[in-house]
Amino acid sequence: MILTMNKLITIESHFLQQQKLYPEVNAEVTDLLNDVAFASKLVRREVVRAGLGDILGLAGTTNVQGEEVKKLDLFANEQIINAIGQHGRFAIMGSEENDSIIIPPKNETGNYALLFDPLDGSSNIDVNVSVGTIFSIYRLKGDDPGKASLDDCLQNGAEQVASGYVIYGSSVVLVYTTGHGVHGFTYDPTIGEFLLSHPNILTPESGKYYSINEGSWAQLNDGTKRYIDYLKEEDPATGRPYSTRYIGSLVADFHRNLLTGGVFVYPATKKHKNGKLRLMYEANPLAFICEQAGGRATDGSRRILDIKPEELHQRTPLYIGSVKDVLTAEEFEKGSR
Ligand code: P6P
Repeated sequence: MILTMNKLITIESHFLQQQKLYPEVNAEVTDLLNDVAFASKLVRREVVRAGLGDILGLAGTTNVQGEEVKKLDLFANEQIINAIGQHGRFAIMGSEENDSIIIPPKNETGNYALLFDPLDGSSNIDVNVSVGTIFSIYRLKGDDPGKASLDDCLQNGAEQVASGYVIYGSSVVLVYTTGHGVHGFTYDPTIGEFLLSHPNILTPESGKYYSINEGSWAQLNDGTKRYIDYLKEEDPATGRPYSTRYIGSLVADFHRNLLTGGVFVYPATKKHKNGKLRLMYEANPLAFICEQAGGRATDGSRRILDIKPEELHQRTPLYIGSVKDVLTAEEFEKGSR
């Protein structure tokens, strides 16, 4: 009898494959990626139980064991900082949940900086909508981890060594890039492993979905309004009208559009003059993924990965997804359409 086995590739073995193929993906980077994958398993464990809040205790109360229950985004933040900090591979971290940078307690070999949003879209948890962790890894500018500073966290997105996200949805999927393609892994809770499920993701050059919060219509500039009206016109030759898909959870909207094609736009509005989304731990990591998958990511004109950061929690308008759709959106924004 010939035993035919599905080719089960764990995320750890995929990281090692990348390390063997690409010198810049060194053992330290592989360790870092394993740390992030491990931390996401700790976050997943609680996120998938969130619906049990009234049994386990809601945030700010105590659960049946009398333990204080934290808001899940704060819980996720602590899990990532503790799980990764204890391995001493990162010299410095920046988190959406922390006003200033974090120097992990034990820092032996860390030559890298980690920027992350521990649980983006966490307000959706109570209604069981997918949420996500987003991460971005940079090499320190200098060679002395002991001298790591905020400056190491404020590098252009084009300098990222690796980036990715974990979407906690109907299944839990980790998607990452080290600059050599985009690869997705689905978590199998029966064995506690992320298994390769989406090798070499390429995003369609145009899609049928657009993701914009049209509830902000009154706050949008004329270019954005004209772009939305354009997408709604009947024109089968250009695949219009597009369909609106807006979950209000960046990772969920981005992941769907990455796989099916489409565009996500969070523009500058009257309320968010520089956009709402964060450059360092939302736009940059997703832009790296998107470009590696053949897509495009700008702030409506400038390439996201070329924006020089000025501060850790800097915001940016974000136009990201299928290259043809983002280019069309940019033409409306600059008034050439
Ligand atoms: P709005 C969630 O709060 C978030 O940061 C992203 O996940 C999401 O894409 C965006 O904000 C939604 O913002 O203003 O449309 O509710």
